[in-house]
Amino acid sequence: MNKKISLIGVPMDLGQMRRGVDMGPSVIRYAGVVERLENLGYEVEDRGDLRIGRPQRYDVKDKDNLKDLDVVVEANQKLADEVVDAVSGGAFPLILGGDHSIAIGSLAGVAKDRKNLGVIWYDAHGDLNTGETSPSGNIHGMPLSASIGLGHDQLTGIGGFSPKVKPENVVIIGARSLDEGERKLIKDKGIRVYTMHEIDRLGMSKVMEEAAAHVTNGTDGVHLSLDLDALDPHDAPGVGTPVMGGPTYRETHLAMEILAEKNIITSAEFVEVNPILDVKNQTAEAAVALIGSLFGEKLL
Ligand code: HAR
Ligand code: MN
Ligand code: MN
Ligand code: MN
Repeated sequence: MNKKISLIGVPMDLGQMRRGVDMGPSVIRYAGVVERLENLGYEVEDRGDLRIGRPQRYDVKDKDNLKDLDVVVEANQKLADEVVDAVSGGAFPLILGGDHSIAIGSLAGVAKDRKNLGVIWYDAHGDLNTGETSPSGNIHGMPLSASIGLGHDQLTGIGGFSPKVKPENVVIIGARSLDEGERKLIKDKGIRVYTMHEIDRLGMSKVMEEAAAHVTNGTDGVHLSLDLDALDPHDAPGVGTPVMGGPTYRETHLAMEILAEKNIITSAEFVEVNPILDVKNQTAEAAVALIGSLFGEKLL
């Protein structure tokens, strides 16, 4: 693994309805992410937090069933530029959210010089809505579709090119809440999805083996986008859209350990930690422990 890490905080909460997730980067730092990585021998450059604009009024559908579109777009463009800058300095970009709408900017930055990027989307949700299919108008339910080139052109156009990712290079893991339009898209585009059914049936170990093989087939890098709501809410209560019946803390550790062993991840983001909804910073601490495992931490 690249020994130089650039940490980028994105205090974004406009992609969804519950304020508070903008404090995610702060509490993940408080839970010791920098120290954790330094103890593993990494050189960490903490770039601090991006400055996120504020809308005139919250949750207004600017256009086409897209809430706070203009501010979300502006922030993601900024993030894309920041990621490009970190990558050009030879670092591994590690992005801390913020809500999941920021994956649009992360992927725009990373995909600039990885034209065949693989993506692991570890999430309770598919995040494959567009303004047309979204039941909520919340952009955090749309970053994966925007990244494969679907939806409003202000979202797909971030970074100046589209698509960022080919659907056949994507794997979704942990899904248990999909909207009608998302299901249709998964079928139409042939996106590989390991729902909770497959995780229960095959076990996390086999799922990760298969997922890793899929995202490395013909690709030139792999981005991990980890939404903390993927975890069972018992283990990660501090998220805005919890869904019962997810992989445990331990299973998710195993997933990260397998990725570390295979040494395939070239960029990552950890999103959706909301300290207002959390219990004693447990979700932020889970995020940091998972980051430790992803970067090779072992007990012995
Ligand atoms: N699918 C729903 C929507 O689009 C819920 C979005 C899920 N929220 C997230 N993303 N945290 O993973 O509104
Ligand atoms: Mn998500
Ligand atoms: Mn989610
Ligand atoms: Mn969420």
